[in-house]
Amino acid sequence: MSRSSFLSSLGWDDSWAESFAPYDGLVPGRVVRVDRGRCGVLTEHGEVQAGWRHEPPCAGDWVALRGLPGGADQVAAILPRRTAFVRGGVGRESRGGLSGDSQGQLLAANVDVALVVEPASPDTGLGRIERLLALAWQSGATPYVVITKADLAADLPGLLEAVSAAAPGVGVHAVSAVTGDGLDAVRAVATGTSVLLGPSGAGKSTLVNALAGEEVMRTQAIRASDGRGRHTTTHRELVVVPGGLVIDTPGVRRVGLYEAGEGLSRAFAEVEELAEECRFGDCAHETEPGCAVLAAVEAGDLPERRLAGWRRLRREAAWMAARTDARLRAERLRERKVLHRRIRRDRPR
Ligand SMILES: Nc1nc2c(ncn2[C@@H]2O[C@H](COP(=O)(O)OP(=O)(O)OP(=O)(O)O)[C@@H](O)[C@H]2O)c(=O)[nH]1
Ligand SMILES: [Mg+2]
Ligand SMILES: [Zn+2]
Repeated sequence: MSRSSFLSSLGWDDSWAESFAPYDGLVPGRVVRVDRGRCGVLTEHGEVQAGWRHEPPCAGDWVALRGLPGGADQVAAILPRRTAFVRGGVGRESRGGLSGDSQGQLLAANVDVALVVEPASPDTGLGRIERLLALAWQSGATPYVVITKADLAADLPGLLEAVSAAAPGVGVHAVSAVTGDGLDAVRAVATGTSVLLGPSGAGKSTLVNALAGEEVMRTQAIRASDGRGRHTTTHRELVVVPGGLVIDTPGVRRVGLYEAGEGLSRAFAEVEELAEECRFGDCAHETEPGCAVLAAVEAGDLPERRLAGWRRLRREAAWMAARTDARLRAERLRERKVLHRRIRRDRPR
């Protein structure tokens, strides 16, 4: 395979070639995995293991590789990302129940399609879908919801209706890896580079294997005791499948919002639209007269659950934005101090 046709099977195009122009003499490649200070990069010479010089790369990144004396490879540069899937607050939780980290974590780069994966059984987390959709919209990728394990659903049409209500303007697909139902529809939307996001045990890796047509990722049965997944996938991994590329991810325990204001508005488009109709511009949709949001709940047009989810995520987004502002202020203060010290030092006596 020629260089260009191999690279284009990984998503390389003219605009990537243009971004790569300053690195003439280095080797272009796409990051498939990052693990403990090293990353796997697919290049025209096959998969190369490399370290990095500056910022750590992420699965999906396009990079320029430099061969070091002694034969090791190094990521000399990461090409500017087109899209970035970032989550906030990893692991820690504060008293407010919100994530305690205002630094975003990059989950995947240069993703065209974000597949929010949720199982039909044992339970389908509508709140989780809404949260991931807000992040997906924010990332710049096109989101879809994929309901897995359709073969286990007691009432699939009813479930899909509830999921669609939690995902306005988003395509919802049901699949079963057991029967193969719905796989073609997922294949049709998973063009370019897709990322799979969802809880452990949802069947993300099983879906990757089904799309790949062979077992590329390890899978494991959920725990019988509580129906939870076993966190089988431990690293994000870019896999080449017929017709595209998919990034499998470890099941997320908790995903915090991160600078998701715009994404949140899109994930709750119908609520935001209703809010425009409220009598007061600063309506909090609690008790105000002429509140169009409350009227819609009253009339049964807007599920109460939806309003509660919107409130919760908006509170979290506002809190996260305040944290980020505080961090930026502290950083700026530090920079100013360093600058002043330098000015004092350089002042002629
Ligand atoms: N009945 C049924 N079981 C499925 C389906 N898809 C996946 N499973 C099962 O669900 C279990 C978990 O699947 P995985 O693919 O490992 O789940 P995962 O989302 O990758 O989980 P983590 O890697 O832990 O995040 C496995 O036992 C699969 O066989 C499906 O369509 N129907
Ligand atoms: Mg997995
Ligand atoms: Zn209102």
